[in-house]
Amino acid sequence: MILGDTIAAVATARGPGGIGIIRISGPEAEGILRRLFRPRRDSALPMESHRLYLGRVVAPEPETVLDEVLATIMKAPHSYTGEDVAEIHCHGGVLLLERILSEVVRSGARPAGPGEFTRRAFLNDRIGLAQAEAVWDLINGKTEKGLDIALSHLEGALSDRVQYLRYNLTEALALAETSIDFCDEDVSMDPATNVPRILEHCMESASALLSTYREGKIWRDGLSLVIAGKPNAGKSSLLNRLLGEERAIVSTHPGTTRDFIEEGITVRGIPVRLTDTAGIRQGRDDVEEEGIRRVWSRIAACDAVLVLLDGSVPLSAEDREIIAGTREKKTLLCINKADLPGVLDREALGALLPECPPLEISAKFGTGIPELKEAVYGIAALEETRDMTADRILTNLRHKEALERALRCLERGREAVAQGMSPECFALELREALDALGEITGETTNEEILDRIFSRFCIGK
Ligand SMILES: Nc1nc2c(ncn2[C@@H]2O[C@H](COP(=O)(O)OP(=O)(O)OP(=O)(O)O)[C@@H](O)[C@H]2O)c(=O)[nH]1
Ligand SMILES: [Mg+2]
Repeated sequence: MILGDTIAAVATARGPGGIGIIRISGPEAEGILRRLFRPRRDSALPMESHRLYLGRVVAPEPETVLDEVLATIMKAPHSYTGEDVAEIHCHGGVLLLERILSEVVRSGARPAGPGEFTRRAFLNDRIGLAQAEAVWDLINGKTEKGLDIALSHLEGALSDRVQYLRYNLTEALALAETSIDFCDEDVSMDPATNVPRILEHCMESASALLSTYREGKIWRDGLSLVIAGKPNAGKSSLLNRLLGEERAIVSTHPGTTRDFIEEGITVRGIPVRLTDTAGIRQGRDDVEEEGIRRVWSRIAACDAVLVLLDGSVPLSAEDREIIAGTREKKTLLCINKADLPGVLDREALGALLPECPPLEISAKFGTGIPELKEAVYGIAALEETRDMTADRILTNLRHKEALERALRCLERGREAVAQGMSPECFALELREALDALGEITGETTNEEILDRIFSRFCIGK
């Protein structure tokens, strides 16, 4: 599929750099380059595909040399977008690039929108949707492992796994539909056929893939960790200690922090987004109450919570409320102020949370901080022992949700088979599962989803 118009954009980052690249894609790409580019040697004309030529960019009327550049043409379909693509590699000045780009536009190209080149690559069947999304992951990678995963997804590892599931389910659907055809003759679906076995196998595969999501997401985006606790527990002191700078205000007054303070650190290669929050208690005024309400919603959205207790005072109702409220989350329990006499009842705490032994720290003096960092790394649960090879990891929420939807359909399909329901019911569920899986690879995706995916890209990619 060739889209009508020709698009152009600066493909390299904004800002001064050694080189900057202008990329042009579409039917007019070659013509535009011919109008603006003068190769140093006339013998270079006509330009061959996939060769780099030295020359100048010359703006017409009045003829003005804009830069000395390298230029190339990549003829369709052997290009990133699958269309004719031209690239001008010029010097990487912001103004210079803008100047050359505006000449390209004046010569007939349209400025590209975010992710439009990759969208064209997808629409022209150069890459699947999961691969297009891997391009974004590769550009925005935050961890080394995250980059490995993105690369393997770009090479099609995830799409292959999803296609494998689709292939098997299509097989099961064909078997089911055969029995539908025979329904008039009163042949119901034979449970002894391969269908339940295929279904079971697909469900296991899908569940295994889903189980990698939590870790995959952390490799892709890093870990978000909220520091929560009652007022004066030392949350802001801990944030400062972990950051190594006096970022948040610390004071003896309970209720000092009212809003979130967010900062990033790296723990053994994992980016951790720390959020210091307002102390949780019965709010004294509207502002404090709103702050506390927001803490709870932040807790609901984060990957893990660091529950901070003050070891120098007894366990309070607020502590119990926070512990109860974070039970569903991955939690790190820390007792702060280890430099002061321990008043907090450790036994009562142990009875409350037997599965979560607390770490004793002093935010003020730095005691226990290396151990805390280790625990943060541990909570990311990056289980190096598990089979978490890059091509078997799910990192993208959209993929996870589609896979969950597919799995739910398969569960209902299994139920239908078990209860001897009509093969039509089963086939219906299977078709829905196939559609959900197709959304991952792009077979059954609509414009709205494509808009959402590609609008996150930068212009020029
Ligand atoms: N002795 C001792 N004092 C600490 C320690 N950590 C924090 N403090 C003190 O406890 C008080 C409260 O500290 P903050 O860090 O402001 O506590 P917070 O949890 O952010 O409090 P709010 O913002 O009010 O919710 C300050 O006086 C700190 O100096 C510690 O490890 N040891
Ligand atoms: Mg504070």
